[in-house]
Amino acid sequence: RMSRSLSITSLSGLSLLEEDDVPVENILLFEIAWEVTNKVGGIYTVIQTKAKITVDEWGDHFFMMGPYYEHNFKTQVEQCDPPTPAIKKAMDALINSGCQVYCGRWLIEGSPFVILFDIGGSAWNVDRWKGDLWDTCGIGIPYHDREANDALIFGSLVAWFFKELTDDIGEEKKVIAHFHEWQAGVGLVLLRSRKIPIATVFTTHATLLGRYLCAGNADFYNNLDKFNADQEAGERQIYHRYCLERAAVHCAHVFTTVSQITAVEANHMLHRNPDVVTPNGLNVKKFSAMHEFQNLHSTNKSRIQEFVRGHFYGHLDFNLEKTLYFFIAGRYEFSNKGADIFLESLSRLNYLLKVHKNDVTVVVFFIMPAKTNNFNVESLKGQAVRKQLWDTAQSVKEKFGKRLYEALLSGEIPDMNTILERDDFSIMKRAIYATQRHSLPPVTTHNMLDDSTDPILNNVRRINLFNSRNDRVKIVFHPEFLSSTSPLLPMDYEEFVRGCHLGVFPSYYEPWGYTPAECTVMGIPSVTTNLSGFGCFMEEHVSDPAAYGIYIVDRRFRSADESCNQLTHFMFGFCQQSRRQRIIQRNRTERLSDLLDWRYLGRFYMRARKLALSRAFPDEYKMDALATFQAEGFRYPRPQSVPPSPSTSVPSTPHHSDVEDDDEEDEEPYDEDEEAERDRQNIKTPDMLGAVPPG
Ligand code: G6P
Ligand code: 1S3
Repeated sequence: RMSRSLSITSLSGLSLLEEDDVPVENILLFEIAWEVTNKVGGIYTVIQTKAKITVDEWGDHFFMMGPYYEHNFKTQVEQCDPPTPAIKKAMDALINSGCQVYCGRWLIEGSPFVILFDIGGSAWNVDRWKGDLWDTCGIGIPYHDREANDALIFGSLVAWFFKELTDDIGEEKKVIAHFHEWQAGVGLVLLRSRKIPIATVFTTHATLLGRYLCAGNADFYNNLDKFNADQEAGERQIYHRYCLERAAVHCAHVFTTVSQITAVEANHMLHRNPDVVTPNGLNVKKFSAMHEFQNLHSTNKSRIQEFVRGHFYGHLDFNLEKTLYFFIAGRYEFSNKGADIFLESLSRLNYLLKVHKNDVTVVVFFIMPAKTNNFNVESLKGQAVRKQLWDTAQSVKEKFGKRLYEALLSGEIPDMNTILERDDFSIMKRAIYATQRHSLPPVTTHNMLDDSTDPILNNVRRINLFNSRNDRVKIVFHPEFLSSTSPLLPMDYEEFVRGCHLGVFPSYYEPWGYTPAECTVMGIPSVTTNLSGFGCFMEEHVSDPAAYGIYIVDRRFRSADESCNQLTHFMFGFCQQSRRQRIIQRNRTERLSDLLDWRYLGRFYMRARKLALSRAFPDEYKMDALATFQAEGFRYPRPQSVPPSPSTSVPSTPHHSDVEDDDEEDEEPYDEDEEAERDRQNIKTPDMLGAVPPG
């Protein structure tokens, strides 16, 4: 058995990686998910970012399994034979029976092995497999539900593969199979009902019913114990999917979910309490130069400013140096993702900024894909006008420079009033005339197909935020994910986030929520809620989250109106910060990255696997140390420089006198590194509390 004991401590004092007596040499680990090499949503991010630490731990004993799609395979995978002969043999058994199975290395960090099953190519078995599932557990899958049929084919192939594999390896090696979400769950149900000797883990990233009930505007969290899950599933015509999900949950040796709040939800909707909460991490990359991420903010903000110059041409009567960029991004689930309360709060923020005669302007981006018919003319024109002004300025500058140079060569300082000719002025005037517009800068960048029924647009109409001159809050709805090849806003998502000031994600249904977590590791403050897994996690592990730029809206114990007021208050407070306060706050935000690093959070997956081994093979694997394992010990303290009373400053913002932006010399000295070091010494790590993962 391999026995490693390695511990790495990060700058923040958090002990990142702990590998303790991992018996990887005797075990094969498989992770099975519909989103392996196949991006649909958040699970892809989990699988893809976690690969590196799992490969580091398990090496060639780790495999991921997913569906085969030709395009994904050709663009993301390098085909090769599996390193283990038994795996090759199991694949061949399926291939020789007329199914298509592929193996390769997924070209992401860690280069994990992937085994991919061609769903369409095996669809001819579907009727037989439907019968098998019915005979095994009495779950019937309707003909018209394509997704459920695909899940059945995928699961049947996976279970078949494992049968071949375990028959071949016998007692030689143990197998752990970790399944994600109901689409992969059929495989787990079949494995267990066929008594295949494998340790199984099932992780859910949301419950089917939770998502449906929340989107349907139910008062979900106050009625968790009152729903009749079977009946609700039946009424929504997802009874068979819900049965698959629930069967997988109950068949697994170990059941996990991504947050405490989803654990409570799962307990009510699926009737099993998760054994382990496995929070989602990220593959955090630290820059070697401490302030590199601040520079990135600055350069990417300039690119957003260029877009704004074009989009608001003719209306640029606000100071771009005092303009803040807020954004919301994600799948377009209007109320689940909190776009409803965000819009209402923006209307209140606009009012506050106006009555306080605040000179800050806020440009808010909504990046949520909706059905469109390409970019609209007005938005494209805006960028063209900006480009023309830029070209005009360049050509006049060139002429000016040339004439100045000639004059200097002949030993004279030219007369500035005559150095430019009449034609030059005409060109410049024409360019300025082109910036006149008779309409307001558009709210959307695209032609919306459902313009009159679109919930964001209808709410913009209701709150009357049409980008008029006197509004301090401007709205840009970009109903398509960002791309660096866009003619309007040529930036990818990461660059865009870095250039913004605040991400706003006031979700109602959010089992984890990667968007604010991604902001955090890039050092960009964000708003989240105490109904999101991420928000609860931060509340638990950070003493004063807002001081670190994590604003948590209470959507649990307050009415919608009160939540809107709280969100408005957060945003208004943010607008009152000086540039220096924002810089300090970004530094603090970025310091939380360690907490979200898989090198720290990966330990919960390790724990789930060990627990599964001990339950599947109790004679060989014991979990004595489990009882002492706690994750709750870790907590970031309040940053030392936050004043004890908020009266001298905006609550929870970095302490700072009221001087204007950039008057940095007048400031009290602030040493970021010193603050980080002081905070580091105050952090209680799980180790110091005697709570480490079991050995
Ligand atoms: C970064 C840069 C600074 C710049 C600042 C702007 O910190 O390193 O040079 O002044 O961003 O911050 P702001 O919050 O105003 O966009
Ligand atoms: C789910 O994706 P979603 O956006 O539908 O899984 C994600 C990964 O675990 C999670 O971050 C998110 O909250 C869930 O909702």
